[in-house]
Amino acid sequence: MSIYGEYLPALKEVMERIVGRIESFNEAYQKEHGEPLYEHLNYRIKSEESMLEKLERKHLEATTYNALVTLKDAIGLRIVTTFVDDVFEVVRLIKGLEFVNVVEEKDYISHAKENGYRSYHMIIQVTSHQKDVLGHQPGSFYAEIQIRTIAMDSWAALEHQMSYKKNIKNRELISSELKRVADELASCDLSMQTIRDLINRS
Ligand code: 0O2
Repeated sequence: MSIYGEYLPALKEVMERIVGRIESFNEAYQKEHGEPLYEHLNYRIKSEESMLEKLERKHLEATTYNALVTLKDAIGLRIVTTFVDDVFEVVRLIKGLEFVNVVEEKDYISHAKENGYRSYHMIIQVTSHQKDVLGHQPGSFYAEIQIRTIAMDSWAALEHQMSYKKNIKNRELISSELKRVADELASCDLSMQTIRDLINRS
């Protein structure tokens, strides 16, 4: 039996509904502005293996309730934009969705993590006509959305590689280089945004 119990089809349906709406935002934005709102969008239901690993890491019992309610990232979306301002436009559009309630926000762009990580995170609660793990119907399901620029995304992928390696040599040096590069990328993101604004205003 899956850690998601009987709720896997509901999770998939909820994820596809959010993805569908975000893709429509992109189409509408492209029509209006002649350029896309975001560069790409990835989404997934967290694999059984990753969910079990995370439950263990957080010292939580491997139950469907903990996988769907205590942890709130069984559904995950990542939206990657070219420009910083578009991150906040995506956030604004998601907040406006009628079936979405934002339950947590972390703005690691305005306040980067100490290691240099930048990204905007939202945990949303999505209403669904399907029954949820608490027995409510219509029910609700959680999803985690990460929104960041291409530069922030490539940095996060590189940093993630390091955090996966156990006996890495020079960890301190690599961490300080990563921090330096994160700050440089943040500065480039701001310059890119400024140049874009100048082009749009001229
Ligand atoms: P996984 O397996 O990637 O999903 P908290 O416990 O509340 O302090 P939490 O719940 O991890 O923190 O939430 P947060 O900070 O919003 O992070 C959610 C996810 O963002 C993480 O998932 C990572 O995928 C990513 N993330 C957060 N911080 C970093 C970072 O410093 N570097 C990179 N590369 N990614 C980061 P999990 O929970 O780690 O697990």
